[in-house]
Amino acid sequence: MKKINEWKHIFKLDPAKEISDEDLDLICESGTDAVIVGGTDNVTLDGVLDLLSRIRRSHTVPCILEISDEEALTPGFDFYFIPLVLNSKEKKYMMDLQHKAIKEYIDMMEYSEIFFEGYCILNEDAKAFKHSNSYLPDANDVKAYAYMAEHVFHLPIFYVEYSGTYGDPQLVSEVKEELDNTLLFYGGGIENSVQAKEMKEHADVIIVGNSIYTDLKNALKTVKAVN
Ligand code: 1GP
Repeated sequence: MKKINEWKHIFKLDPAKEISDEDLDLICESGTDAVIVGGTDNVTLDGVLDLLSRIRRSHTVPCILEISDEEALTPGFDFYFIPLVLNSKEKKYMMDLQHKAIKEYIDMMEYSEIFFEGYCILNEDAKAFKHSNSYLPDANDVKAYAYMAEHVFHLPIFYVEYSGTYGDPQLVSEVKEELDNTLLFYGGGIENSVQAKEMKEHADVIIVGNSIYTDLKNALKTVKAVN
């Protein structure tokens, strides 16, 4: 299995959305480095388990659970990603939810499987932006969060999240300049090869989510575009 710092591309599957076995096979066999199971609304344990079992049935692609709701936590994934929303106005989304979960599951936690992600959510219309009561930072704010992710919190991942809309490649490029050890993840609005290539110029890993459900053919092409 490739190490996480060698990854370039991830598909993010939403357990609240329907996907056929055929389409799921195409995603898992696309050559992507990993699939994340994660979403904001209506994430249930049943939905998570359904996707996990269907992925595991015939595929070896690394499988990650991005934890948004403790209720939907289950063993069986290769990795667990835990978001800390750096631009939330509430400490709850940066610290308290994670603290509560760690307190409860500390004896079961396998540290090598767990990655904390410093999220910076930059699309005001994204569900995650509203849900986490975030504010819209300017470019200097974002760069300062990136600096903090690496030098203050030593997080393995800084995630520039534009979920639902295509972001600003210039900003992603400036953010990358702040980071040496922390990996830069970019997600949001990638629908085709051109966009995938453009963001991958700067980000270490691009994440493709929604276009799986709206235009799978072009979503699949984003894998080759960055490899
Ligand atoms: C969402 O960053 C991911 O968390 C991907 O965004 O759904 O807009 O592709 P999209």
